[in-house]
Amino acid sequence: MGTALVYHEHMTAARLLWDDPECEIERPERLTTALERLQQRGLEQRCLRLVAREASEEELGLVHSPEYVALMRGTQALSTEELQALSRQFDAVYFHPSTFHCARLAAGAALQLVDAVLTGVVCNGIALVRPPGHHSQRAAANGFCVFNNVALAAKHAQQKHGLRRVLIVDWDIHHGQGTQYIFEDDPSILYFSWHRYEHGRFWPCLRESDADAVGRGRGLGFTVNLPWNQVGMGNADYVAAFLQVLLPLAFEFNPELVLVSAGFDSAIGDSEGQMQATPECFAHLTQLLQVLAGGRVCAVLEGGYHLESLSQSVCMMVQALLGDPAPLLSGPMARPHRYSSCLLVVTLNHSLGVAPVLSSSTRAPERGPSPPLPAEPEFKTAATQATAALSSLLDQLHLNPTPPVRTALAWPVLLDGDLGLPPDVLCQEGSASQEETQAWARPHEALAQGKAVSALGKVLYLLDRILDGQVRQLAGAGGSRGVRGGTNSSSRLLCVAVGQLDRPPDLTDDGRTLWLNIGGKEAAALSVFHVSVPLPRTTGGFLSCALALVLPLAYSFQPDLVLVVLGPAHGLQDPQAALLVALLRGPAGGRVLALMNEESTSQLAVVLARVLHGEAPPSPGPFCMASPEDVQGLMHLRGRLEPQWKMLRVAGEAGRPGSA
Ligand code: Q9C
Ligand code: ZN
Repeated sequence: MGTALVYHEHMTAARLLWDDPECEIERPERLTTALERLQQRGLEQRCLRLVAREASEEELGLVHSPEYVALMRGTQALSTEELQALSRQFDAVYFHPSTFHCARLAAGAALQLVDAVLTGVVCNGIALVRPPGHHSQRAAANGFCVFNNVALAAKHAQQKHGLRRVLIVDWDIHHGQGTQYIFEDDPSILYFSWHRYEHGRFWPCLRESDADAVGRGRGLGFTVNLPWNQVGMGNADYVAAFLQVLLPLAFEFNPELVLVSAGFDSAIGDSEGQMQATPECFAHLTQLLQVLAGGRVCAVLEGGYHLESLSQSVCMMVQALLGDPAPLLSGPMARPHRYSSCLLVVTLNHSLGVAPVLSSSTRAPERGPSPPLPAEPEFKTAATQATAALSSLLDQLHLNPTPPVRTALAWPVLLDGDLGLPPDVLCQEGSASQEETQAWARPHEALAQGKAVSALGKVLYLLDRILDGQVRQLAGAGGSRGVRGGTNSSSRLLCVAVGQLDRPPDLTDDGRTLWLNIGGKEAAALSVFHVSVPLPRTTGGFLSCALALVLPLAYSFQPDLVLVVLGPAHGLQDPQAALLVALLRGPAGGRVLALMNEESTSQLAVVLARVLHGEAPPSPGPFCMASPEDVQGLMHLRGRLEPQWKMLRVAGEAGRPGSA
């Protein structure tokens, strides 16, 4: 349904007119570089471009005092000396004669974005603005921020569009104390911020940035702070925080709109943040937010001072907003980064029909050979290297042109055109011929006997061949990329089997396959690669299972492909199945094969195909607490599996990065 990009080149006008090492990082090139990079990657052209308007003074009054607005209006006529003197009255702020105009455009851009999303012109979008907003308070400029763009957008969404619940996610590396103050007693706005804190030593060095600040009065519980007490947080820490802290709260809150205070000083290379998360992490974080509020996500730029890291991160976020699969996550949680960006998604009914579908829609990306990957140690130390080294590294890492999104749906009969299937989903009716099927199945003669298990066995066998083939294909085409250590044996398959399905006998604990059964008789881990959990009975139980077990396992395992099997009588409601599939797009770079049993409806097939294609899943329905038994089962499994799967670890372990 489209992604808006809101911008106005006048916002590059404000700049620092005197010497101030603290403020010089907030410069016009932040916007021009990000925009250039979006154009270079063909992303800007895929967005709906909106020219930012100025917020009116009445709109500024939604958050700011009339006296403060008047003071800011007055800056337009001040001399440089007077501007400098006024700047000193605030913490980490500079004014320029164009500041008032720029700040009104920045606020206006945020409002315009909310209007575009809430009137259905687009599904989501991003406003590229300066000055930033989240440190700005009712009557104070602070931390480069003049007006609080995101707070204004939230108030506007409520007042002009009648929204009752808005989630603000602040992933800038500084605490948005301005936003916190504005909404601290307001239960209609859930404010989540993570930030570099270092036990209060990092700017803005406030007691109220700590985790025990949770809101006041009626807003008690609607402020959530996640302070990082060490630098060096990476992809695994950020994704784990979203899965295990933010998303459970967010689903319960059930927002109608998600606003992102999208600061990219939390990315690798930024001198303010000193963190390690790579740009593609922001594609994953964005995707995780897109399962909320029907995908209505409005991002507004905050900080981000390393021009290259900022630009790459913005590109990653825009790609995700556009519905593209997120590139594989690299970093400390993971094996070395892999490069293959083959496609796709197949949803099918008759598993025996899988062969032609996969062979016709699986292909290497249509582009020239990619540059060789840097060696892993180089990657690990990237943050500490010189700017030039970092930017060339970032350039080489999976920031290729848009990966080919290919979604295929195989179904035994022709599907009705008005089921709402996106036009570019490849539809493949029917199944393989007998001969083809037998040819494919031959090496697994033993499996050809049974029914469900044998069908599954064949599919798994085929997937193996496909993964092997991909490796060969890449090696043949590119020549220089031994990205998986040169052997096929490292390709991994995550199998999420829903319903009463036994692990096929030919799967072993060799580490290539992680078998995760939802719907088993009891919570049990027969090995770290063979996990079974009962089907939770409530929405809350299902969400906990998905967010606190399945996804952390999936991200830790780093699969090349995710197979989701909906077995007979699997018991998942359609929205739950859709949510699970939407979340599982992340871990394998969008490569998901969803298999449905023959009882499934074509409605479910279409919903899954849409979600695989990048659309938002439907809401999982009213929140209902997980039962004590479900929670107990999950806790048992988490405890048992935590030593092996890093991303299950979120608490305890003093001194470990990421411990909360
Ligand atoms: N002397 C944003 O990222 N640094 N603002 C203060 C203490 C100010 C950051 C250093 C950083 C402001 C939007
Ligand atoms: Zn910041």
